[in-house]
Amino acid sequence: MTAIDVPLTTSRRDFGPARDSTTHVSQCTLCEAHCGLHVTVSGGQVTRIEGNPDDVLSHGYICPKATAMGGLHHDPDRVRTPLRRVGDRYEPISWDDAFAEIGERLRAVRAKTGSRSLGMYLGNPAAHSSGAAYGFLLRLALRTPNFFTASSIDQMPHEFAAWKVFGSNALIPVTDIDRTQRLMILGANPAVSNGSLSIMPGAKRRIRAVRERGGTVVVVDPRRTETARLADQHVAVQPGGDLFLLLGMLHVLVTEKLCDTSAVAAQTTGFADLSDLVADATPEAMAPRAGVDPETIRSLAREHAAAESAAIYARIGICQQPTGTLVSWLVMVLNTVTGNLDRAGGTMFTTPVVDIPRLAKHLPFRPGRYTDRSGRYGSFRSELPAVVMADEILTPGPGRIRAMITYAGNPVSSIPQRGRLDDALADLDLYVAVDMYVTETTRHADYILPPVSPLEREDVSLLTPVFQVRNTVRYQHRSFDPPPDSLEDWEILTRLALELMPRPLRSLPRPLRSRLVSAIDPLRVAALAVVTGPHGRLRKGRKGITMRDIRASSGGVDLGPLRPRLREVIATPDRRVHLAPGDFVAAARAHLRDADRTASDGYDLQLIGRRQLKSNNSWLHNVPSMTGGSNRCTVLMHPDDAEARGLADGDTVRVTSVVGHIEVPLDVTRDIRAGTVAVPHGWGHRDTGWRHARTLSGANVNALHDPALVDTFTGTAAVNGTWVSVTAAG
Ligand SMILES: Nc1nc2c(c(=O)[nH]1)N[C@H]1C(S)=C(S)[C@@H](COP(=O)(O)OP(=O)(O)OC[C@H]3O[C@@H](n4cnc5c(=O)[nH]c(N)nc54)[C@H](O)[C@@H]3O)O[C@H]1N2
Ligand SMILES: Nc1nc2c(c(=O)[nH]1)N[C@H]1C(S)=C(S)[C@@H](COP(=O)(O)OP(=O)(O)OC[C@H]3O[C@@H](n4cnc5c(=O)[nH]c(N)nc54)[C@H](O)[C@@H]3O)O[C@H]1N2
Ligand code: SF4
Ligand SMILES: [Mo]
Repeated sequence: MTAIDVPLTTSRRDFGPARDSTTHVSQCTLCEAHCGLHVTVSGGQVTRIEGNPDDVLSHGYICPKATAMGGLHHDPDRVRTPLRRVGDRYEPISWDDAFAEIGERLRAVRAKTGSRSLGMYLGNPAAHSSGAAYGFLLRLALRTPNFFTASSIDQMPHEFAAWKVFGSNALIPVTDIDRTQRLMILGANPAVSNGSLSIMPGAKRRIRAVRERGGTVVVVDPRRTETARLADQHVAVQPGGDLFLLLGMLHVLVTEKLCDTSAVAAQTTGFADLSDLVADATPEAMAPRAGVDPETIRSLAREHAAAESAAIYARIGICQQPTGTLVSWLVMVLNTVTGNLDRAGGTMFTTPVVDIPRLAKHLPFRPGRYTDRSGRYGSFRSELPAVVMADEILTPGPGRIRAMITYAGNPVSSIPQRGRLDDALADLDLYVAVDMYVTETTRHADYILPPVSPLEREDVSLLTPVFQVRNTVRYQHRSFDPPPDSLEDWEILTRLALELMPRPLRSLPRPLRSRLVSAIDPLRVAALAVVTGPHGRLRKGRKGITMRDIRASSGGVDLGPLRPRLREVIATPDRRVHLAPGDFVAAARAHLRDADRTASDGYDLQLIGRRQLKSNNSWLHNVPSMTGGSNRCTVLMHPDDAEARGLADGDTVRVTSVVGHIEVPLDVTRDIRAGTVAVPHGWGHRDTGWRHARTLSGANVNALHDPALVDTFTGTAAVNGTWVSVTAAG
């Protein structure tokens, strides 16, 4: 399919009435860090974006991506009015007509083939505004099991492990980086990503501070990353070797009696089963499978136990593995048995303005309630893994998805799907995209419903504070007034949900409908949540806060460091930390028994991912200042591997796996472990409405990953460790 032309309905001068030469207190919503910003607008243009020095969490830090907030706002390719497909083109349509037409078609599909033929995918940026909650509202209105999110190529393993160990998927402990004396980072590169699920804007400064106060930092990663460069020690684990590394460390802790017995007795159950599991997992036995020598395994264990405080922080490198849930579990276990759960400098639960950790046990959450049609995948968090989405659309039979909504997601780029999702979306009876770009995914949409730009949004993030390394909350003021007749995500999603309601509700007269929608305005809902939450005026009297305080602050409100609260929040029925859930122990035993899948059929290198400082998953490459230089889609390879294949730096090479191949330039570097290669995701934009991005070289690395290869417990795509071969392109 050729690139689709989008009519540009506004020129650069039409971005709504600007508040000239004013500096607005805002936040960057590109990643979880949500760094505080000062956005200066002059003559209708963003003229400056700086870190807000008063910000209570980011303290003035911003990464090079922050200026893209301006680039996105002014991007002439950003879709600014609702669009309807007519043949191979899009034409503008009014909001009312769009909702009416979409509503009619959604209801027709539902009437003909049932709710199961409706599907929805919710992507990553949903979590960076209040929109996410309204995405879940729409999901409820759809009443379909076919709900997918980017979480199933991301953090589901942490959530599943947290559910088993602490009783709720929301209870993922946060790394207390600002007070720890020993930080071990496993499969994360916060110097680039600024932390995820332990949200730490300015991570580099925070990591350096650990060492400045006499602590140590260890990075376990097959690549010598930007974070590894800041550390005292880099352990170049083999991709997928973490399970064995951690089992070996636990063996040392148990056999050398280095566990904190009082913490184990006070907080946990299952220690005997755990000890039994690791009895034979000696460092010598684990070393070849971890790719780490026995002495290193031993010293990592001893030093973790000996430190005044210590935290293992693990993230996406270990999630996107067949062993994702198991490794996540063992990280929680190691932190707990060394006495580092729920203590300063270890891992702790936050106390955010909306006390999700405390409410977690009451949240509706029924794992395994239903499966995909093949029966392979059980639901978790009331959703199915995204790797199965293409099958649910393409495989004939009852319950096949015929109408799909995507919200803030680009699954064609972000999910391993063998190109089938691309075909599948084109095959639907109806596809509606809530998005501001014509992407690899949304180019198939019958309707594109664009929200305002992030700089036109007024918002308070209530989700990200659940995982921040300090309790804070901040306000995002508008830098631009939204153009007339524009809608925010939450309004679009609510209007779509209304279309699925019984007739009296959906055919309310306009004024009544507007009143109904504005009654659930996120700022109103948030104001109520803040005042009734643990820091709120209603709970704490005059010392408590209200939304007005947050709004009036120059850089958010600081609510103090993390504090011990395990007893308050633990959600297991016996209120203890479960160290040895039966199915985890059984699965770990099976891994200890069985041989690893090794190089075969000429696929002799393991492919891992990498994030880049100026990329943001798939959708920042249309901002010219974010591309060029080192921000290119290349494959990293060790010099020994390059030499063995007769390849040289800069060559265009073909990377081939069982399911596909791509061609990219070769980047030879000693920073990567021999036997491993790395390619970033989110590239290859040829058939999109991104007129700059589509001129760039690069390819979609997910073309190489097999959708059938997943984390056993959650179906999370296991993209780290794919076996590939690399040859000269020819
Ligand atoms: N600049 C930038 N920042 C981002 C993003 C972005 O795209 N760009 N994306 C945001 C999002 S959505 C997320 S989820 C976070 C993710 O944040 P991080 O988890 O910090 O993400 P990565 O930088 O991909 O780090 C994963 C690391 O795991 C390593 N790894 C791969 N396989 C293995 C393995 O088997 N074992 C071990 N121990 N390590 C392994 C990789 O080499 C890599 O360094 O970042 C967020 N921040
Ligand atoms: N191979 C491989 N694949 C990966 C990863 C990896 O490490 N390796 N990482 C995975 C991870 S951690 C993640 S989170 C996923 C991300 O996967 P996705 O969430 O599917 O994709 P994104 O690239 O984040 O695309 C976001 C889309 O949202 C749109 N958008 C941006 N802001 C807004 C907004 O405010 N409102 C609306 N309505 N739309 C908006 C953008 O235009 C874009 O189309 O990718 C995953 N895919
Ligand atoms: S780390 Fe960068 S992209 Fe993430 S919020 Fe901060 S400035 Fe934005
Ligand atoms: Mo992510």
